[in-house]
Amino acid sequence: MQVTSNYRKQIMIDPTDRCFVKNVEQLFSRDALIRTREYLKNIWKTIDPDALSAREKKNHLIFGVAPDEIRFDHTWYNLWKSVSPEKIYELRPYTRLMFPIQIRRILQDDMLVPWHQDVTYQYLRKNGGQDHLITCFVPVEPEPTTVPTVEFAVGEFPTITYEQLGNHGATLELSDFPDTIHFELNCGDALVFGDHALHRTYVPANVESFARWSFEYRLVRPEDCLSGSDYFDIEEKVFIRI
Ligand SMILES: O=C(O)CCC(=O)C(=O)O
Repeated sequence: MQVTSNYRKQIMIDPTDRCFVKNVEQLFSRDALIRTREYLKNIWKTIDPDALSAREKKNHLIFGVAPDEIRFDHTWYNLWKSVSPEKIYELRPYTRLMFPIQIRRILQDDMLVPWHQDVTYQYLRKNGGQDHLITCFVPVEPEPTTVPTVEFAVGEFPTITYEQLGNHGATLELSDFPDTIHFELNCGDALVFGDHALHRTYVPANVESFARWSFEYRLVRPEDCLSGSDYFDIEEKVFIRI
């Protein structure tokens, strides 16, 4: 693709649409994702829960979340270095990945994530977090249809009142949505969605296993980057600090 100044100004996702969801097919190549999965599997074996801080231990044992040392590894961002300009273009104007990534390994049903909107999790952060972002959810699995996936409520939603549910953070009081959707993903596909999109972990009837690794990348627009925070620019392929 020819990069022109006009191209640089183009926007492919309407920033006023906070509830969109789309399957970006083959965002990553199967080979690259499987290689990264092998690396993740090996590094996961080295986790010693007793060596983790109380926060990391809770997040790891209850939610299957990777400890900081793993999340801060730059390897997860290397995957973006071989994403084609056409795919990067599909994500415009969201061109900066927040650092660090969220990595999850769901193992059993009490680890499933209840209905929520991603923007409300940001409100729980000490510095107030990002108030506008999108999520790029990537199953790190060779056969994503055989493991839990993510389900979305269809519709337009403002931010909805949330509460602490069990150990989970910004969970919705509502849970009965008449129209929901989920996607049949292939290895390398990613679900990209707005921060008001209502979603949860979904276990299709035919899953073979609960065990699922996944990456959650969050992307923001350059103008929304927070000072003092780190990002990876997916067009320039470099880490930056604002
Ligand atoms: O891991 C899951 O099933 C849920 C993922 C999720 O909530 C997210 O990507 O924001």
